[in-house]
Parts: sequence; structure tokens; C-alpha cells
Amino acid sequence: MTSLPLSADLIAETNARDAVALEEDYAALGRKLDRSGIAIDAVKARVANFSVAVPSWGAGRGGTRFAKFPIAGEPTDIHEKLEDCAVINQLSRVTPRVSPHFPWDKVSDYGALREEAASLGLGFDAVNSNTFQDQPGQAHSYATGSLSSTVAETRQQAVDHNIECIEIGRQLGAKDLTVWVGDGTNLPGQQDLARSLDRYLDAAAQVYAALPDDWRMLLEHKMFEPAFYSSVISDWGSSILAAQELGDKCQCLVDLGHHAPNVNIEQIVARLHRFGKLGGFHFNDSKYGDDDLDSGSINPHQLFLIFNELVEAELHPRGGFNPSYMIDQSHNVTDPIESMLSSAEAITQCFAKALLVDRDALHTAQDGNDTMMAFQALRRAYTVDVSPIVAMARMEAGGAIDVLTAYRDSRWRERKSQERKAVGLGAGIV
Ligand SMILES: [Mn+2]
Repeated sequence: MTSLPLSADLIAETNARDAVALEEDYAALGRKLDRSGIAIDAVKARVANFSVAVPSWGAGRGGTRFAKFPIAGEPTDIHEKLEDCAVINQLSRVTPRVSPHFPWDKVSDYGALREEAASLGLGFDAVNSNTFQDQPGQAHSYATGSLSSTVAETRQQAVDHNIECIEIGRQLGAKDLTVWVGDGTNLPGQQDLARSLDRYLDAAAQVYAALPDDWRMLLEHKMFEPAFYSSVISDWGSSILAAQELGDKCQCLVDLGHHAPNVNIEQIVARLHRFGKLGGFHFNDSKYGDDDLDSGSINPHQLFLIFNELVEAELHPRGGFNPSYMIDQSHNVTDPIESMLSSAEAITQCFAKALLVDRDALHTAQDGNDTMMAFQALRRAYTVDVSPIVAMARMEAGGAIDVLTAYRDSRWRERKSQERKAVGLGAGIV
């Protein structure tokens, strides 16, 4: 029995204000696309099947290592986070899964947590382990690293934690374990770069050995931070080499903010897919580094080009195409629900635009070395305003045409500020 957090009447009321305009815009766009031989309903059907997970930690205000500024009504535990994630999914109809993080989301009964999520219309996505910070009462510190630590007991503790995350994930119905380690060095000479990777691979292999047959282990690379001289899994090259060594169930996860500036991420996507190692994405946007800004807020064209590669990859699966999509952002100055509503819409719109690319025209131009027409095949799709398609798919699924207005009309955050306890000050996640 599902009981969604917002009233269906509220969504119906706000939709009634926008429905006529949406019908007109959808019909006009349908006629325009029809002239190019594209059936708008077929695109809408693909959009209706698209989904992206939201991270449990994204429901709260993030922060930097300098400060965190909580807002009233912010969720304080996994139960309240699930409630907020249910609001996002109820309005957007595109975020039906939540990616949990341990030990942050620890509870005593995971079967009950799974039922609680289901009652809110939610399932669970990839389980994230945390060996980048120490927890109260922990036997061995991660100050020396985790899976690559020089201290055998610390490595074992990190392995055990990852295996515990797999067990929790089984109870939650998850199928992926995402592993990101902060391991690395801050000064030249601090560690032997080759032997650090040896230790990492040896420990990661123990985690891999504990994976159920139908599970994947997703390696998330990150160029720098918290280690500012070298990271053990620093880039997609290190990631794919490790994934290849660990085995078929290990794939690479691309967080859009975890690269050197101006790296061609869409090409990385094509490379990883070529070798069967494209496991998933963490969507966000970046101006300078791992900024974790809202998806599509800085470089929406890059996001489109990434989805262009993803649509191409799906058409040429080369033995498999099943990337796990998640939003991974730090909402420092916005209401996290609003940021995720806005981001989910931006991500879905880029997917919809990529579906509009005339693949025959693109491939013909590519094979004929007609550079300008190849580029124009992409440009024509990118410049289409697909918002009526995304909004129509959302409305037909029971969501809101205008997600942000409906959310504000619901007064959700104000109501929660009366009910929830205040979040403490301090530094946030980075
Ligand atoms: Mn990430």
C-alpha cells in the first residue's frame, strides 16, 4: 500500500493551470518533429521509461569543508530523507530509486526500511560504502587510507565494511556496490605509487569475491581531493585497469566532476563502453573542479553530448548496456528538493534531445567526412526545446507539469520545519 507524501489534488490543481498551454506546445512541437520524420509520441514513450536515482545524502544541505548552512525542515535521518525523495519522485516521476550511503543511513531493520521506501513509491539503487572518514568507536583510522592503507588491519576493516554494505544492499534489493576511496597522498614521496595500487587491488579483490552473481561493483575515480598530490584511483585509466583486473562484474562509474578541467568526458563514455566497462554515472555540473553543482547549470551542451554517446551506445550494445544513473550533487545554498527537481528535469531533457539526433544523417556525414553536416545533426537536436515532451510524460505519469511551482504550492518545507528537529551546524560533506 503506497501513501505518497503530497496530495494528488494539489498536483491536479497546479496542472489544471498549465494543461492547455502544454497541450498546445506539445502539438506544435509534434508538427515540427513530424516534418523531420520523428514521431513525438515515440520519443515521449522513451522519456517515460527513463529514470535517474537520487542520493540519500543529497536530500540534506551539503556544504564545503568551511561550513554548512542548514535550512529549517531539513531531513535528519534516513526516514525523513526517504520522505523528501518521495516528494521529488511524486512530482518528477523520474527518480524512483534512492542510493543509500553507509554508515550514514544505518538502521536496525533493513527489511522494514525497504518496505518503508516501497510504501513511498521508492526502491533502492547502488549502495555506497564510506571508508573516507572515521566513525565513532572505529578500531582503525582511515588517516592512512583504506583499501590501499599500509596498515593491514585498516585494509581489512575497509574490506569488511564493503562486504557489510553488500549484505545490507541485498536486504534493500540493491544490485550494485559503488566504491569510492579517498586514498592517496598529499606530498611527493609520501607513498610508493605502484605499491599503493597493489594494495588497493588486493583488497578490492576481496570485496569483489563477496559479490553475489547478479551484482556489480562500480569503481568511482576522482582526480584529487581529499588527496591533493595523487589519488590511488585518480582517473578513468586507473579505473578501467582496476576493473579489468578485478573481473567482469566490476565496471567504472563516471562522476562528471571528477576529471581534470576540460577533459572530453563524452569520449571517456565511448571508450568505457567500447570495452564493456561503462557501469554508471554520477550527474552534476562543474565550473572549476568537483564543484557538485546542479546538473546542466554550467555546461548543458556537455551533458547533451554525453547523452548522445549513451544513446549511440545503447544502439550498439557490444555485449551489454546497463549504466546506473544517479544525481550526485552538493546543495549548499538551495532547497535540496528544488535542486534535484531542477536537475532531474535538465538530465531528462538532455536525454530527450539525444533521442532526436538523426542517427542516419549523422553516420552518413561521418562516413562521408562531411564535418559540418555531422555537427549540424547534433546541433539540430540540441536546439530543440524538448520541455513539452518531458512535461507531458511527467503529467501522464501523475507528476506535475511545473515541478517547482507545485512544490512551492505544497509548502512542504515550511510544514516540515514545524515537525523536524533542527540540523546542527558544522562542515558538510564534500
Ligand atoms: Mn560521486
